[in-house]
Amino acid sequence: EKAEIGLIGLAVMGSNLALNIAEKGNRIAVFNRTPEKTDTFVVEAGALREHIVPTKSLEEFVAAIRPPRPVIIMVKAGEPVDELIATLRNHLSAGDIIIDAGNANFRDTIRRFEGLKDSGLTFIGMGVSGGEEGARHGPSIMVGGTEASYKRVEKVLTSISAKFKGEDCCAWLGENGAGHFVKTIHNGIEYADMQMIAEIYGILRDGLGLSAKECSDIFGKWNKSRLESYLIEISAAVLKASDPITGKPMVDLIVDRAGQKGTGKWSAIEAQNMGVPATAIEAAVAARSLSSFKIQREAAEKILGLPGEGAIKPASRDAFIADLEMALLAGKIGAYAQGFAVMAEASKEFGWSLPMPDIAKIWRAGCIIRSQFLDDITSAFRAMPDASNLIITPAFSAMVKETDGALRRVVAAAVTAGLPVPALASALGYFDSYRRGRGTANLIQAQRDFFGAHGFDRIDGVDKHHGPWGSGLADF
Ligand code: NBP
Repeated sequence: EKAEIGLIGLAVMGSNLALNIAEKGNRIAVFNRTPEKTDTFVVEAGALREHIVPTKSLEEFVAAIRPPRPVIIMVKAGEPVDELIATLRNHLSAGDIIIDAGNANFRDTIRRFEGLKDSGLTFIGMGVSGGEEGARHGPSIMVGGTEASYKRVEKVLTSISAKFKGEDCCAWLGENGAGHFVKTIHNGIEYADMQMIAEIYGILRDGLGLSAKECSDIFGKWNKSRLESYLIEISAAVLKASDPITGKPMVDLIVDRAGQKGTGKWSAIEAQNMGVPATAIEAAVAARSLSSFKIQREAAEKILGLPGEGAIKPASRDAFIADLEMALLAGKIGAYAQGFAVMAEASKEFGWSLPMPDIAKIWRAGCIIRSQFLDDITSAFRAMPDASNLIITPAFSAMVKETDGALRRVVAAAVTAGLPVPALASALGYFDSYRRGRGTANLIQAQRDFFGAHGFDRIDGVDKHHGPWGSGLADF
């Protein structure tokens, strides 16, 4: 019996995805460049072995799959993907589908999609979120490619995806790079979400002097309310854990230097390319970069000292902690509004028709940013699919009005205490700028006209587009 699908690359992500596919009763052929890994994989598969066809050559692999053959590749992103595609071109036949499930840059995906067009092969760029655990038990799956090629794999993909109240967290989002683009923005939002949680943790730890255990209790409580989400849940769990060697809280022993693989940065770059503000995502990427300057930060602390008042002494600690919860919710709204605005613009620019309610829908389970909150976003976009921004939808404008006071108080308290809150503050700045009908760019336009004769529009419609600046600064 032929396999329904094939998979190449049996490292962490590929092997877990293959086991998930097999577990749902889909027959799958597997191949790995280093054959020993295939042997180990088959042993680890246990009872699922009956659905797996292990192969040791690409000829054998290709022959084992039912045409038109869908082949998932889950190898190291970048050069290895191009090498593998070049090799597969010699083995696959017209109609076969190569599915890149790694973390590709969507621009590479578009290039690969176009590059395969005249070969008769089709290409799918598939964003898979949820890490190792998601791959094994149900990831969120974001598919880009032709709709016809998606139809060929839809059954297998929906069988393995996460489910939210019975609905599949898997969808076809558009042509070529749509899936990998949406995955990139997912990761950008993830960066902002994580950074804002870390900023709130900083206020609790350094502003209120709470222990890791006390912070854990607060996050644990929030996870039962409107902030319910995977990231709050794991933050509570992480803050509770003790180091088995010293018995101290584990987080207190971890160096404050965050790694990054690039998808957050890609989100910020693409947002900037399109002229869409994604300040919370940008702040989160910058905060990770700043965190890596550990030696410089320690040296600067000696030279400049810590700023502000240090501690926060609120009149009511309970009321302030309630404010922190609402501030985090407000900040989150800002970050998601920005991420969705970036996708809306990209949809126009790349001709994708990205379905906003469906994107929020497939992020509700399986992925790292999964949360109750995303269900609210799904409803908001379903009610108003053409909303220019999430924060003007009826549900979210009400939420902004309800929570932005808390965000303002928390940012003010943190700034006074000298505690850095770049992502939360940027979300607040975004709300304050976005909701203000008359801003201050009139002065910028005047400056531009002064030094560069760039001209400006007048509010009264008078057809005169340059200022009476004269020849210089003689009057001063
Ligand atoms: P790695 O990124 O560590 O890649 C290892 C795999 O690539 C091995 O199977 C290796 O074969 C194969 N490979 C390489 Br390297 N070069 C190859 C080539 N030229 N031809 C064929 N195979 C080649 O694996 P991973 O950590 O499982 O990640 C896979 C993908 O998933 C990456 O794109 C990664 O960014 C992404 N990822 C996603 C998430 C998520 O949450 N979605 C999490 C982690 C990773 P070998 O055994 O012969 O060396």
